[in-house]
Amino acid sequence: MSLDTESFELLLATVQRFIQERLVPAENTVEELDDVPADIVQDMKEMGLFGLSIPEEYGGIGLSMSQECQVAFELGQTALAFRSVFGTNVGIGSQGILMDGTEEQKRDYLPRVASGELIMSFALTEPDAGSDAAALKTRAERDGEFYVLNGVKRYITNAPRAGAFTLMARTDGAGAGGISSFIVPSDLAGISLGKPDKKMGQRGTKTCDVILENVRVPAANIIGGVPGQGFKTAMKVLDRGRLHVSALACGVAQRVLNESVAYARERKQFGQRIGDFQLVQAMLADSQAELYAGWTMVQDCAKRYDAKPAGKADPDVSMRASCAKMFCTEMVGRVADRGVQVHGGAGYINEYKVERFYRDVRLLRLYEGTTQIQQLIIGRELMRRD
Ligand code: COS
Repeated sequence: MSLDTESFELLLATVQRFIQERLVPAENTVEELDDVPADIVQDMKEMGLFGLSIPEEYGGIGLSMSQECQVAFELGQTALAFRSVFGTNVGIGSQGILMDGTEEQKRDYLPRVASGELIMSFALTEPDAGSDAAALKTRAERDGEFYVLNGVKRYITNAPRAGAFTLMARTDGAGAGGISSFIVPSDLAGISLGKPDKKMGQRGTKTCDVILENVRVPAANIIGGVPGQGFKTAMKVLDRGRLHVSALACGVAQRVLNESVAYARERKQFGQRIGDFQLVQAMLADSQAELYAGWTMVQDCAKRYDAKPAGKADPDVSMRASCAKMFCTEMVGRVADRGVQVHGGAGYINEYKVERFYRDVRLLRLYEGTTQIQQLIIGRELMRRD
């Protein structure tokens, strides 16, 4: 699946213009409101951003992974809250249905997900199951044509906006094989939300707990209709999400580097531009080289992702997606840190924006698998090979 080159170039140019003309000027508003203004969300819907990754037959734009990564790179160049509004529809919220759902589930949900009418969010993490996702405790007990769900999901991105969750719950005994993925409409009786999480950064993104108390979900809402496949679905969704996050990290690195170069050209000390000092140039050079390395990894891995059969797991591609996630999210942490350093005292002041990116990117090393989980996936795969 991919969009033809000409249409894609047009889309990319439209997204770039939208970012520069609409999103960058609204960054301070998002920070102050701790939300994305409704008129911007409406524009995102009209541009088709909620359906970037959904095939055209289900009402989306049908980008390949390589193309999606290019769009994610652009979206990284502004406050991450903007992408977060539709990020779960493009990625972790919808992909389980697309990869493993029945045809009926795809037809029922994906067109509304693609248009933005329905916000989907991904509910895997729990108070006692973060990195160890297979330890999740939310129970789904069969009762006739329904499952009754009880448990708590934690730090769920877009939960306050969601019309439905892709939610992992335990239908069987311990371990990964006892987990099923459900499509859970958010208006079912027994679902409530915790108070909004107060976070270090990424103001304007919405996360909170999702509490399930005797929630009756039709058995037909198990993704793919087969219990016990939910952990694998979640892992495949995360592989893909990790690549998207890597591209996003490169985009932020580009923005911070642009801000840093602009400041180094304009700011004068000791009678000359600070960018003419080699010690400042060294910081810019390190950031540029690392960004180039990260973006090259993303492009290579996305090409490999597109080359494998759609929806099928490939341990080599999963391992490379983890390499990209680990490298790019750590890389943007260093680039943001140098960005603050190049700005000197101004780097600590909100007006200059780099301090905001410094806080915002910290999350990228944590969500969709910490750096240590990526190391574990890479190390295990290397040890598994003959
Ligand atoms: N694609 C498809 N299937 C996969 C897979 C992948 N990428 N990774 C694992 N699986 C399968 C395995 O093949 C195994 O299947 P079998 O039982 O048929 O052999 C099953 O899933 C269990 O895998 P494994 O034994 O590797 O599971 P572990 O409990 O050891 O956990 C890690 C593996 C640590 C990799 C996993 O728990 C993880 O990714 N944790 C981080 C979770 C995360 O990213 N959370 C972020 C929250 S969402 S923002």
